Amino acid sequence: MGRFRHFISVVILLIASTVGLRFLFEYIFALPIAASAEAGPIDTLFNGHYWMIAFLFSLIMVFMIYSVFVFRRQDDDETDGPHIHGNTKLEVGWTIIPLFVVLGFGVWGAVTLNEITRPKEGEMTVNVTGKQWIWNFSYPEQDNLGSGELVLPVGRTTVLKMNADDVIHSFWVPEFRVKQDLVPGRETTLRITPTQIGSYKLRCAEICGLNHTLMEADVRVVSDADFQAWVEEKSAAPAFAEMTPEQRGAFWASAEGFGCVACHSQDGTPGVGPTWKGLYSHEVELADGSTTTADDTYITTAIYDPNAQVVSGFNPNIMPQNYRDQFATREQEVESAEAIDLDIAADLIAFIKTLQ
Ligand code: HEC
Ligand SMILES: [Cu+2]
Repeated sequence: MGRFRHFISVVILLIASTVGLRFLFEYIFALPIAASAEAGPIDTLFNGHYWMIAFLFSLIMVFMIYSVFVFRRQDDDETDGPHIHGNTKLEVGWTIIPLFVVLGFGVWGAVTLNEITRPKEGEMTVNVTGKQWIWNFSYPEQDNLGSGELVLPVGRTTVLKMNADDVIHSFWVPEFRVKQDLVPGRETTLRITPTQIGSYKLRCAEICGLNHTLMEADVRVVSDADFQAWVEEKSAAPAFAEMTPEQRGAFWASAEGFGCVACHSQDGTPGVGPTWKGLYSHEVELADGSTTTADDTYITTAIYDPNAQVVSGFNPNIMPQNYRDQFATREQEVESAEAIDLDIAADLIAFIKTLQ
């Protein structure tokens, strides 16, 4: 077989292998649906990489496997192979071409990143707080409406202003493709323009402690009208003054309140912290071997100064130590808006009492 025929065979195999691998990737690295405008350019970039990877892998493998089979030693051939020292042209080529390919992908990536992160017209702001192990959202343009689920109107860019209370967390909804860390002491932003109405799941993508895998929140993309309706319904929720202490306590414990539920179950399920079921007025065994009764004083101390009495079988320094300050700030906020004399710790105790 002449040189030219070998060359044609290799080129045909190379094309077949590249195309075949590219479509195999489609199954192996299947991506979830693309539900945001930002997903478009990112998927195009991914697509470019997949083609490049399929081609480079094939380039090496096809030449190698072809040579191994077609140019293998014949039975009667006892001679040495030709001595080849090197090929300067080839070496220069395989240094320069990849250099430009890599630079090209770098520029393409930078342009894409700039496009998806630049401010857009008519943006809506949502503040996102991540803390061990809950997500919390508030809508400054909707009267600081607070929510434990993220509800977004379709077709409008939302800029998420994100803060972490304790350690690094990471905002990740695979269908939106974009991802961003939340860093304590520094606000980070992320822009999302949802394009598909539907329900998604937000996951924390940065290992952040014991319950990291449970740090999830629901994300709903809804029509403009449904978004307005949700805001109205949510804003019409009864004022704190109209709620019973037990109802307020349940609210404070939730993800929208102070997120105690991330560590304390209400149904006896073990968690990072002791369950609240059957806690009130029962005996508690402490790590120092003593026992005490879970009355108002004990629970208040447990909330304000968690390390003062550590429950047997649980670790100190896990429960946040600053609830006294957090409660005081919140009490002032509510008291300046409503005629009520608020005591958040007392509300929580009233709620815990109902969990018998
Ligand atoms: C990050 C996890 C975490 C969060 C959030 C958390 N706690 Fe705790 N909590 C713990 C752990 C761990 C213990 C057991 C160790 C100890 O006693 O300090 C505990 C103990 C307690 C106890 C004593 C329970 C018992 O069985 O004696 C009470 C009461 C309590 N927490 C109330 C709260 C309240 C109220 C909140 C929200 C305002 C809250 N905790 C938020 C982890 C947490
Ligand atoms: Cu996290």
